[in-house]
Amino acid sequence: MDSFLEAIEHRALPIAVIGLGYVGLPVACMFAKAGFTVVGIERNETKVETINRGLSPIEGEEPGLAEMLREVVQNGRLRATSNYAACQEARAILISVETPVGDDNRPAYSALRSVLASLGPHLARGTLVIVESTIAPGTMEKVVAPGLEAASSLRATEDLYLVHCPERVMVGKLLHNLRHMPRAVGGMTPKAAQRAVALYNTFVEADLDATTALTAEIVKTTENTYRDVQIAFANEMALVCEDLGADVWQVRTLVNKCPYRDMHLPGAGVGGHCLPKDPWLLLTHTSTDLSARLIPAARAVNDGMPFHVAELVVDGLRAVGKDIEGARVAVLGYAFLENSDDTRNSPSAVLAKRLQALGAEPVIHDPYVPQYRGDLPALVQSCDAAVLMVRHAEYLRLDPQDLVGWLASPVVVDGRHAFDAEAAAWIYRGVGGPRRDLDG
Ligand code: SAJ
Repeated sequence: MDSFLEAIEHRALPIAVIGLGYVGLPVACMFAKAGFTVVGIERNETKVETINRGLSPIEGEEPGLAEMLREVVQNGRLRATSNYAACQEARAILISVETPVGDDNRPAYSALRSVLASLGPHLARGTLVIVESTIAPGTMEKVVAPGLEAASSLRATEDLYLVHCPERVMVGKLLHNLRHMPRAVGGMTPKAAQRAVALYNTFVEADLDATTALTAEIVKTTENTYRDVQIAFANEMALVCEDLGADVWQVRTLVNKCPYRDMHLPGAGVGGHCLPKDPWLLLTHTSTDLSARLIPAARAVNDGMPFHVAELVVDGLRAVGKDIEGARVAVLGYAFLENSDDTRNSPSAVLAKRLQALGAEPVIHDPYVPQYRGDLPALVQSCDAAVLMVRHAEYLRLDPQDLVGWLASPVVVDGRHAFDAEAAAWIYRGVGGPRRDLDG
């Protein structure tokens, strides 16, 4: 067995994890828990200080993370710093920094490029470097390898072992997924993939599939693009059913009784830090003559849903003789996902802007987002309509009769199929239907 694999076997391989966010921090903890000595590199000094006190900076419920972090900091296996010189000793380095797309739908790799430039001078020959961040297919070859070569004067595939191993973590089950989700381990050389597999085998209990870096880049962006297209199909079916005067929710229930069908949930839009950007990452380096049509069209359908919700508000107000101009509209939910405080790419933000463009005043409420917390009845009291944008548990417990009682006019638009259209005497407009008016 080569000395690298032997060092892994004996947990004698020093590890560095760059970027201690909701991916990097749990990864650093898992390797430390497995017995390795790990240094976490983090630019946010406050986070560094918090972690070195054995406290987790990650908000929200993450089973097991706080305890594991405290244990590995106290036993000295994990420490954090903002100083890249700490990477000097590392022989395996994992990179988990943000890789967003800009308004032009092109990758915004400033964080990644900055990491490569800072890491290069401290890289030793023979080091395994694993990029876990979601990246556009071709990024390992076009950005990571040249970036490290320029900053280290080492040769990417002769002197280093470069790998892309995309994460499959989900907020709320970070540690669970790290241990139990299968991983594509994409090496720029077979030996690189082999070394990464041996390293992950020290805590992963699922398949570790060695493949090429390009394949791994495509796998991750594809699995989220697949979901985005599936959701877009459900959303387009919602629009079709509204147009035909049917209820997409009944259609969906009956369609999904058919084997091998899994129609997703129509809704008020697709937010978050994965689905809105990964389809664009997937297409970043494709040649212009490819002209992919389905994937961009699916993005357009999903991005169009908050605008459709605004149209339903206009229609609902019209049914009570009110104009959208000057109307106050309660927006229930600002996070991108139920029972979460994460507002990245929030569809509600798009809806609020659209309502303002139409001359209305959006009044936003969200029990999980600090600036939008507040007394719901008081907030809704002065509004001409209410829009349900997120299935937060608090909203699902609402009695529609109460909601109608608080509103200045009984207009409710349901963006997430949270209410039964027959549950109150109201003007009800649901995404995907059904519609209900005061005369039944
Ligand atoms: N959404 C719909 N209809 C659906 C499902 C979701 O409109 O049928 C909307 C949600 O309201 C939300 C957005 O799409 O605004 C994204 O929801 P999501 O459930 O996909 O949650 P994410 O963005 O956290 O996706 C993550 C991804 N995980 C990783 O990238 C590691 C995704 O691959 C997972 O499938 C997803 O979690 C999950 O299943 O929880």
